[in-house]
Amino acid sequence: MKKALITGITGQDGAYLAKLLIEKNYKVYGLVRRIVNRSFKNLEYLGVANKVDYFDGDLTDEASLVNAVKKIYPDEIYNLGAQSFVGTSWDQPILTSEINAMGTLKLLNAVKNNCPTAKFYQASTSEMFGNSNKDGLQDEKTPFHPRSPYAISKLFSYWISVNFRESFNMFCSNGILFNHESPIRGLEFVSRKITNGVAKIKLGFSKEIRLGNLDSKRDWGFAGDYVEAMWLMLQQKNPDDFIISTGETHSIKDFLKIAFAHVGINDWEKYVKIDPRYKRPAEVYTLKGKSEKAQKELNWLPKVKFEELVKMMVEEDLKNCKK
Ligand code: NAP
Ligand code: G4F
Repeated sequence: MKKALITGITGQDGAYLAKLLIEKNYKVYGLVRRIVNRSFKNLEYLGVANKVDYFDGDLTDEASLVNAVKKIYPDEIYNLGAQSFVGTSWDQPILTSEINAMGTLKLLNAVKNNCPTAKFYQASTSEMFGNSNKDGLQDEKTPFHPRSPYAISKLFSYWISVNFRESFNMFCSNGILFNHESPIRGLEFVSRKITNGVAKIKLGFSKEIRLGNLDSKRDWGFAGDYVEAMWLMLQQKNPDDFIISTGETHSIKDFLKIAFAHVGINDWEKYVKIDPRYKRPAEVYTLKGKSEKAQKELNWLPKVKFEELVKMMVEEDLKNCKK
């Protein structure tokens, strides 16, 4: 039985990945940090909370990472743990870098010194492109131009993973994933903020949604499809870096229109207020990824389309709000 260690297992992707690996008969270990209100609700939602072995640890604490990799001696490591909210990264740039950048380095060091044959997946991001090639498609060769402390911290992790691959011959692969969402997406991200807000408005619990820039565009896919690509990357003979995306881009306005229309509201503008607090000091305007390499080499394709994703999220939030 293969053993996998997932950092960030309590987050959106961690839960979907744990479910996938358990279905593939892996023994799954999850690194969880010690906080007052630990939540396993994403893993519970997917029915796998009690099928995972948990290890106390924190990406900022190298000793806990060494302890975990030594004791588990995993075949595969998925480094998904992060301060993943771009907006917060301007308020807490040092913490963001400690977790996302130094955390990855600490974990890679722990792997190199204690289980160097483990295959390592690094959760890299389309945010690293910033506004590079914003009128075209971003692919593995598009130059990076990060626009937030979050993106900069992730760029460090991207390169340090490449460097460990080139320096120490370790199996390190970067998945450069474009935005992916689901019914268990964090409530602060725009997709879930909208679907949760729409459900509350429809059921009479709220009157408006307050948002920032409605014109930015994202290439949104479904998290369940994207974790499959992570796994596929570690099943290859050689490590490499891959773009994972749908190839379509939609604005926040498109998202709002579909989400409100799904509950029978067509004049969505009446319910949306622009609030400068949600505007970013430096915006990434358009992301649209070309995942041809993953399609060809990993035989990976996204299954859930944009409209289906929005409706799935609204439906789940209607159920949540009724409860
Ligand atoms: P998420 O829901 O925000 O989950 C983040 C996870 O990281 C949580 O489990 C969190 O644990 C954990 N974490 C935070 N600080 C930590 C620390 N100091 N030590 C250990 N774990 C820590 O994020 P996600 O959407 O699943 O994304 C997964 C990864 O992919 C992240 O690295 C993100 O940056 C990257 N990514 C995401 C997307 C996307 O669209 N979702 C796209 C590209 C890349 P707690 O429960 O304790 O907070
Ligand atoms: O949903 P968002 O916060 O996602 P963002 O910034 O694209 O980051 C997400 O995707 C990245 C991959 O590209 C990941 F690496 C990262 O970890 C995270 O998962 O914002 C999307 C867009 C932005 O342009 C933002 O300015 O929506 C715009 N927006 C407008 N009003 C808002 C709001 N975003 C949020 N969160 N809240 C608003 O009220």
